[in-house]
Amino acid sequence: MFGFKRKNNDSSTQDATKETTPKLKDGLKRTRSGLFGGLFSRSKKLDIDSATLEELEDRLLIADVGMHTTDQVMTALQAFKTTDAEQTPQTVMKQVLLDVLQPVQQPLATDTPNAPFLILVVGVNGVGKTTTIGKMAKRFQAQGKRVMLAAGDTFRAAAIEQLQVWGERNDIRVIAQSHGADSGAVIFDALQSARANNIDILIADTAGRLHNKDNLMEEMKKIYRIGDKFDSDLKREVLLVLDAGTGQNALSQAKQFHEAIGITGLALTKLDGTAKGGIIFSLANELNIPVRFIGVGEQVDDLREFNASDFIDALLEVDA
Ligand SMILES: Nc1nc2c(ncn2[C@@H]2O[C@H](COP(=O)(O)OP(=O)(O)OP(=O)(O)O)[C@@H](O)[C@H]2O)c(=O)[nH]1
Ligand SMILES: [Mg+2]
Repeated sequence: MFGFKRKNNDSSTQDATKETTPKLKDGLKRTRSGLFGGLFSRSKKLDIDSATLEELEDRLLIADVGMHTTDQVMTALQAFKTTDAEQTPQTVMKQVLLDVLQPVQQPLATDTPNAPFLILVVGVNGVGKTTTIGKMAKRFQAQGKRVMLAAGDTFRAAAIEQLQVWGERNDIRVIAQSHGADSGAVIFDALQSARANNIDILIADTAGRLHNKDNLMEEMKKIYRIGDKFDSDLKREVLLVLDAGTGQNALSQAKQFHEAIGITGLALTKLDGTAKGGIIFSLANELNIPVRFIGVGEQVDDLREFNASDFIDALLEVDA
């Protein structure tokens, strides 16, 4: 029903990232102004008296940056000497923050001789799973990958349709069964179909579920094991989608999903709508799980591959 187009425009990915940099700055506006607004500007660099330091400490904690990183920033700034011409408070902060985020900058590698590569997308209700799937699919397609989707959220009535509409619009095949069908069975079916059709990447949606409900986590484990049943050598990503706006709660979601099924990557969405974007530092510190993607808007190209240095530059960008 749908053709699979292989597009060879890999080289455009790099350029697209550069073009959307203003978008990243724009997307992080709330977190940035919550953290540094009024503390320093283009004309006035951060003036490190003790009152400013105290204010900055409070703001880092409010933005959910976490104790650990906050302490490190404070220590570095206290040691900062204004006589060092090479350094500014911003460069000092950037180094501390980069040390935290660099280790989790690990782009998702999907190439495998044993295709399809499965991306199992999980998370609590409404965090942006289905939207992120759409954005990722389009992104992979633009890189010349053959992509298929599995409508594994059989619980919410409109979920299957939401994915199908999306697939039709982008010429991407969606494997679905009826509402209420067994989610694992849908994904198993889709894996078979993907292998038969030489698909590179199969992305499976799952129903939103609360991390603290044992029965839902048990069901998640069953869905996870479907991959092993299909092929014990299946290469896969278990991608947990987190809404940055939920702050500390995102951290407990991540811990519990990780304990239940083992998360291999994170997508942090809705950074554009929150001042709590600092949660990425807590996540990196406490869990050390790769951050694959960040979402800074609802449009298809608002999903960006996570780059620690770009992210920190956008945060530290001095407002005009
Ligand atoms: N502003 C903004 N909105 C986003 C982002 N990602 C997702 N959304 C919005 O979040 C809402 C929920 O997105 P869905 O993709 O349906 O979330 P879901 O996790 O699949 O939800 P359930 O299937 O109900 O659990 C939609 O209105 C999306 O447009 C983002 O990065 N920024
Ligand atoms: Mg959904």
